[in-house]
Amino acid sequence: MMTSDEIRLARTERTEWFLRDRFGMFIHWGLYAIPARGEWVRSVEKMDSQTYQAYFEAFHPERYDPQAWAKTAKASGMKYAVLTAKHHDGFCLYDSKLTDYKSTKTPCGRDLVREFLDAFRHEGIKVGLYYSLLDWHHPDYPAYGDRHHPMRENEAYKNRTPDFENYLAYMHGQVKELLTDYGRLDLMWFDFSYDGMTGETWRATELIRMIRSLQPHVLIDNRLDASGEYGGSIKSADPLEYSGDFASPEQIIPPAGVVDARGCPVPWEACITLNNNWGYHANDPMYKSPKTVIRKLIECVSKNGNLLLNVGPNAKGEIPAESRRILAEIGDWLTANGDSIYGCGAAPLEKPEWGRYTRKGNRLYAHIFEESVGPVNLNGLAGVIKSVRLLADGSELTLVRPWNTAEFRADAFINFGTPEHFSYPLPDDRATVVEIT
Ligand code: H79
Repeated sequence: MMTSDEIRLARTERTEWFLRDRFGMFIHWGLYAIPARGEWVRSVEKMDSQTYQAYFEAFHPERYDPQAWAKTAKASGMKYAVLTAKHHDGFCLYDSKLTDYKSTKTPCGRDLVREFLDAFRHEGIKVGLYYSLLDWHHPDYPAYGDRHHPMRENEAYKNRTPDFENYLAYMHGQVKELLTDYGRLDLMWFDFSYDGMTGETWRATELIRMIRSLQPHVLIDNRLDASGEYGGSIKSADPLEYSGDFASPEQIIPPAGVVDARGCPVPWEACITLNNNWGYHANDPMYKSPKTVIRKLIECVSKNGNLLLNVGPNAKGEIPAESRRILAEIGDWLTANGDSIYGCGAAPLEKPEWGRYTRKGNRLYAHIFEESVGPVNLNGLAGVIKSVRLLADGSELTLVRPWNTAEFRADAFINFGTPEHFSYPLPDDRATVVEIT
């Protein structure tokens, strides 16, 4: 038995790299790339097994090139990546000995997880695997009456008596395979608990102890007892062994970061889609702009959080071109401004009206989003600033004291213009970063 102090200390040690790296790639890929209507297609359309089996028999992603994915991730400034080894549909992207429902038994014939791990490790990107606790394929996973299961209203399933212990043995066995046969993993991402299927329902303590005995360093999310909110027992004053190393808010950025019942910061990672789907969707044009994603990454870091940004490769195995275009621009911004993201966290200052602050040691980064009329006001920083420079090119910026601001004696003002003309377009309209020491 570990005490809650030991649990918290181990979490602090394990999450050190994670809090530094800040930006990762989530990859949702599986059979559902073929229907191309998102990863929930089997549940949403209540497809039976035979209907979905057609995708298993057709799965042949000829252009799967994990080295290309890894290069994309690297050029985007992403430091870690998490691939769906098994999503809710139960299809395994790896050569599990415990099932034939796997990529190696499709026309594809490849162990997609192993190739992913090799390619991303080669680029120096940390690797994680997503594993769904739900399983819509396994006969011993309860179907009838489960509000998310594809067969939830199917009469033939009504009288079945699934042996849930058998499913748990399968699930634990598969996790063990991943942690035994695939080298060092940096992160395991379980998804998700709901409607009382939570915590010890999954034999969570036993699962965690098995994982930690194999790979003590591996990070584990909080969804063995939480879903997509930013809660769960990770926020209690006395976390459990299975409470997780980080909270995993889904499709939302917590307004004030995440703290536990004692008021101590809890590591967290917002997972966010690029359009409105995780799995590939051929008809979802609602992509976020690079500018939006850049600002949301800044927002996460300004609240001590990470961003896990999703891509959904298509049935050929390619990351969609629009996703690649957005990622390239994020990478461009990070090449110039990464010092204000990696290794950074919240600054002990109120959120300024023009944008956000991040901080690393005694360096403060002002991320300016809003065009200003006149110089930009650094509230309360007069007299404590040694130097103010544009992060992107290292050029010095001037501090001014406008003639008409006598009442703001505590404030410093950055001038992007000339001594005569204080109003000027910002150098970078996505986010202009100023390094203040
Ligand atoms: O793997 C991704 C999602 O498939 C999974 N978690 C992320 C990381 C997930 N997202 N939402 N949920 C699980 C909870 C279920 C949400 C639902 Fe729905 C709302 C199921 C039915 C209504 C969203 C909308 C999915 C189908 C329609």
